[in-house]
Amino acid sequence: VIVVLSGGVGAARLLRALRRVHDPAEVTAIVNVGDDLELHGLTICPDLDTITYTLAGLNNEELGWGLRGESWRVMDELAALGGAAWFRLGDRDLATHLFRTQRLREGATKAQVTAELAEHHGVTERLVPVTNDPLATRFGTDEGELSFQEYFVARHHDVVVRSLSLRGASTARPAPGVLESIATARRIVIAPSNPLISIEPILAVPGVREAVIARRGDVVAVSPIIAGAALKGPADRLLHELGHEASCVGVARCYQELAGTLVIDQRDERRAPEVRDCGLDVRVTTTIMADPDDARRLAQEVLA
Ligand code: FO1
Repeated sequence: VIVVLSGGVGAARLLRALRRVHDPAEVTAIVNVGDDLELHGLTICPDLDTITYTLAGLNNEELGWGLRGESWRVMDELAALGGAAWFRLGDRDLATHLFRTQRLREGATKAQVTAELAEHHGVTERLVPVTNDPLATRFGTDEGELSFQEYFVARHHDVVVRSLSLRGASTARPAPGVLESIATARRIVIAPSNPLISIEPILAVPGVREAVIARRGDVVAVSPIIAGAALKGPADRLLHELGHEASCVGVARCYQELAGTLVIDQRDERRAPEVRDCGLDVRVTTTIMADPDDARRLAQEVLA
């Protein structure tokens, strides 16, 4: 089994690419839940849903979240009423959150609901939230502390971040199977997701970081930073604001104790020696997954 530590879009694309070279039934994605939120009484899990929708071929490529061919009648009506419509929930997407919330109220765990949604959509990879317990990424700013989606969506990640914290991390327990799958996987892949706000919340669940470190030789990370910039989202900006270098070398330093190998993009080839100086092996390829051949090449590289 291949284990993939996963955030949202970058991880979803890598998981889709892995299908080209590996049986999806033998892939387990351990997914960040630090972005999860409660809104309108509903439990919303953006990274789990992005991965599920992408692997089901239903994702909205333009938005990078939600479903394709979506309609917005509920949000438009809510906005007309003066309700909280800043976090846009499409009409069909709402069904996912209604279903999840109902199942959680009935006593199901987040992991169980995730498996039910994946099965419904014909997704054969095993998708597991890193924990069933509450875990919330928080941003320290000059205007006070912001929740993940206040920072990301309401403020368009356009506010200087001074610190990050993970509410609930010290008491969260890994979901069933998380530690076991890390301990027994043939390969553990750290997806090209944001190291600070997608991967760190996974590692912060007690026992997970130690489990990954114990497998360091089999851990391959993919840099989400290419030529100093993130493909999507604020990874470059956050790395810089929080005192890291926004480059594949900065990513190598973040993953030094966790990963034996870092896959970097061709455009960063000249920085390979500096990554090696951090104690990681380097593989150089195209990491953007712009077309099926590039996606296959990256998948082969992470499994090599
Ligand atoms: N991102 C936005 O930029 N605006 C939105 O209105 C928005 C709604 C939304 C609804 C459901 C969902 O699963 C994701 C949604 N996202 C939205 C994306 C999401 O907040 C972030 O991209 C992730 O949390 C970052 O990984």
